[in-house]
Amino acid sequence: MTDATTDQRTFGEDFLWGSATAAYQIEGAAAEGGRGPSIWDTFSHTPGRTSNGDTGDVAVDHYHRWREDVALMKDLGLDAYRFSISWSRVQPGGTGEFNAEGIGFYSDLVDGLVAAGIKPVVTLYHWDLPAELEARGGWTNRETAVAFGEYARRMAVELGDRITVWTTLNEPWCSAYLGYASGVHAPGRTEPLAALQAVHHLNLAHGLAARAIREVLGDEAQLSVTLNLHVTRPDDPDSESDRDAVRQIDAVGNRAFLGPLLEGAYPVDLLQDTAAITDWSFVEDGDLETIAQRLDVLGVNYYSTGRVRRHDGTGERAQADGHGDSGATPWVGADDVEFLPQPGPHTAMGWNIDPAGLTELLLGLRDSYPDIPLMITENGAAFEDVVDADGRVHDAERVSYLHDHIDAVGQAIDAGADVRGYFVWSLLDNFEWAHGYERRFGIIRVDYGTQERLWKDSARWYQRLVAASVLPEVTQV
Ligand code: IFM
Repeated sequence: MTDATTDQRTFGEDFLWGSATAAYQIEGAAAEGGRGPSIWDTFSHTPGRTSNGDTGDVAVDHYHRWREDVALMKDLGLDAYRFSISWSRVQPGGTGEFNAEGIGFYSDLVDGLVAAGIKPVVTLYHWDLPAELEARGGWTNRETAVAFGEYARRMAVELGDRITVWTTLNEPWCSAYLGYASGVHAPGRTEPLAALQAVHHLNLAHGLAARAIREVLGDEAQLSVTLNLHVTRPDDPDSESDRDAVRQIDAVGNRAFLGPLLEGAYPVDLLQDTAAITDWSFVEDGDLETIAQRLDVLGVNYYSTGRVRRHDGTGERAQADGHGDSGATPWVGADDVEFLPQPGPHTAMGWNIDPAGLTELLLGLRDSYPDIPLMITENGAAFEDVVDADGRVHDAERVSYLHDHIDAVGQAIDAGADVRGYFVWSLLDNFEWAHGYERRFGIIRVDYGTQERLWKDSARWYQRLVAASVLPEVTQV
């Protein structure tokens, strides 16, 4: 909608404005409070896995500074805050004993948020699997999904109705394919079969967790899962073979999750594309029914788009998919698909800036799943921020990125997409996985030497947006 007096885009009164973070990226205190090691501790401490050997040992010290961070959120005027629970902080081994001190940390954080008038949106799994579970096969082992269901049950008991939305998994695509196929993320394995097993066991884990949370909290509990869905376009729209390359990426990247979660089945073409790797016999009777639990909202993370073509089998295959160059592809079953470099502008991640892709994605979801409300659970950008002589970060590129993407969400809403909220990634600069601290996504800058928090212009701009639910001009900072 448009404000008649200012001609600016407006969002409904109930639209949730938030920001997002994840445990390993911000908490630090890796060996404090009874926390056990996760696969990201192991991975980041393995030489050569992260830029500069960076780890999340200290991160932005949110474990000790959470009160200050909640105060920042309150100043920003946020309606909601999306954070994740470190499984190994609350249950160090992933099975067995729970850790009261770890649970207490999240319980206090949730109380602090509620007291500040901020709705807690929790993610139960943002990639930091307890290391003991990886030693038993990690996500290739069905028992990991069972353990996740029990961990979710306990969190529902402990945090109960204080949580506004329960998100089971964040971006299972990354956990499965970056963790087990290309190996650029923890646990760093490069086994296509393992990646497909992980896909299924993550889907199963979602279903078991959703069921357990509903058993504890009843139908009132709002359940969600967050997917990073890929908007991929054919290099030559007139080429049937390039269009088929898009279909393959859609199958392995998107419908491997959307299918079982929302339609109760794996896509037939995915099974065909991956037939040389597996017959999917790890999908057991009853699994699909378990996975397809009713969802109250689907979380959508969006950053950029991709362009593909069929590789003709000669020469090197381009793989500019923006997901790290380990030599191994995350695109299991799509070995003859090439990802081509995208035209700019690009963010510091090398990702192209394409807000129209977000509108396209949301409208596609509206068409395929008209009954499921959507929430943008992550969107944002890393840029080479500098602190200017006036002591401020004038991050005009980030303001412009956010403006154009939020406008793209508005366009989708105008066209009938049921989008209920938007969470900027990220509240704070933080540990950007394999890139370590070299990439800054925060609207609030963190000085990693002093842990001082500094509002960037984008934070001021976002504060203005949240206050009135009206999209400010990029110059209004
Ligand atoms: O930092 C990550 C986040 O953990 C998951 N989604 C993408 C972000 C930017 O890479």
